[in-house]
Amino acid sequence: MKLRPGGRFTPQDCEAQQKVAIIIPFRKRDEHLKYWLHYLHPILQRQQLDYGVYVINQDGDEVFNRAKLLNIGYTESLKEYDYECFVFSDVDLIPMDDRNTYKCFSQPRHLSVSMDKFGFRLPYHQYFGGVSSMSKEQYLKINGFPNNYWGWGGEDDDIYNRLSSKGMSISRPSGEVGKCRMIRHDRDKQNEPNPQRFDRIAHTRETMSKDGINSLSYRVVKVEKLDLFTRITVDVGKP
Ligand SMILES: [Mn+2]
Repeated sequence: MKLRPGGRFTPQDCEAQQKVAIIIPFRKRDEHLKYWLHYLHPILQRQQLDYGVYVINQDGDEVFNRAKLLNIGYTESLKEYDYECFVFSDVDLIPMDDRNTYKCFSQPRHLSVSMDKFGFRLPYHQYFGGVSSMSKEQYLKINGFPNNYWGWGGEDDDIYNRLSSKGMSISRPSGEVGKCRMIRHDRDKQNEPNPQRFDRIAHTRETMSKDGINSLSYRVVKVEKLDLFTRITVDVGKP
């Protein structure tokens, strides 16, 4: 397996169907990342993807902002390569079946459809959290993701509202193929449930054209090309 610096891989004996950037929002979860890299690189290589792994590390101790980190991952990965598909993955989710391909489909894809944490079922039909993928075109159609969900929860439902308001639906693998494990952990510090989330989700349709990739602002602190991934440390500001 020939991994290039920064966690880049291109199959040697075929031409990959898609160029895929894997984006992981991150802060102080090195133990989980170690497992994720150990399991995912072999799977992604068996799937013959032309891919790169980008860990978007939120600098400082302010409240965590998952969706903004995902927007940053989209923007920064495109500065390196002509990616056409983006897989957004939490650091603690490991797929159990190679057939759950980490690529893009004709509709936005939800990949983590049967998590052990939820008894291998969807917690609710509109659930879009965990691991998802979108083509560049799908992502731009919804103006990317919201930047103003600080703390735990809601941003995945906002993303669902965005795509459904643009006439898209969720594509999913079967429950069998979509099985995955979540590495057990306690709630992170500085990632308390966001009390504003219900109010925000109720207004996605009015806010999405102004809040998204077109309003994204942040500062890159450091870019590191490590053996197994590219780590981009960023200042996302505060609520
Ligand atoms: Mn988790």
